[in-house]
Amino acid sequence: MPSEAEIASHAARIREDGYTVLERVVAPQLVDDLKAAVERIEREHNLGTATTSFEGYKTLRVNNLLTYDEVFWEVPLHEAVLPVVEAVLDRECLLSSFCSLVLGPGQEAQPIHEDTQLIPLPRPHIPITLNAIWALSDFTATNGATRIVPGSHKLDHAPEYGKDYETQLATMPAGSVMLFDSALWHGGGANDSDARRFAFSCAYCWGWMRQQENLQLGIPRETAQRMPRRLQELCGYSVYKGQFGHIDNHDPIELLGRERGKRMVWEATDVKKARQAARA
Ligand SMILES: O=C(O)CCC(=O)C(=O)O
Repeated sequence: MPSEAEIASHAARIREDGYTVLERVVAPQLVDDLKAAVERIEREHNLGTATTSFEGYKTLRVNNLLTYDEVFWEVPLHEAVLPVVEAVLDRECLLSSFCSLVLGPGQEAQPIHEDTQLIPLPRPHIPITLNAIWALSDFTATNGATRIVPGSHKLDHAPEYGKDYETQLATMPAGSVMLFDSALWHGGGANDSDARRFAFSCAYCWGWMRQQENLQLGIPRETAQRMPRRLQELCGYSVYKGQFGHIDNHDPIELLGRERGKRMVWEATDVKKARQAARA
């Protein structure tokens, strides 16, 4: 687990440079288990590569990963990553999307983009989504290490789709995680090697935003019920500031059989006032 100082320093780097690398934070056994699980579900579900140029014709992207195997539940909750996300966003953040990024040999470089460019906010803006790229293989100059433009999250515009930009390669050993402000210009590299590059993208957003994947409808209720409470909250069974996301004044976590969720802000305000009056 990172110390408070390490968390603060990673959060500051994300704000300043747009990204940070948490080197070798994932245990080698977990890296192996995650890769094996991706390969197994690819076989069992007969999954093929993506069918659009952006997603990559030679890239295996498995969306809605949490539904396939409990081993994936460890990813959004990882103790070295989540505290840094919470330091940049807050503790009521949500999982926005989570998919595999397995670049096959011959995969061309992905166009440089930013993940929030379709959101009509004036730029630059505060970090609204953070993306964690998990390296499950060594990320090298030849197998498709993610390309980034450091500092680009501070620009007043998004990149032009399909244009070439000067980029830096996020090379890193397997078990590392690059965490970045999704407004940072980036894209997958070209895989010119003869091996697959295994990775995940695990993105988080504010609790007041719409998630990229609809996890409340996409994850069967029985699966969500078995998850640890923190993962349930991250998936959207939670309310932001006791206001956004409630169901008839109840915290949606109660739908999963949890006893008492958060109080709504209007109820909490009255409770606070009553306590203050009792003390006076
Ligand atoms: O594969 C990568 O390294 C990055 C992928 C990416 O940025 C995306 O699909 O949005």
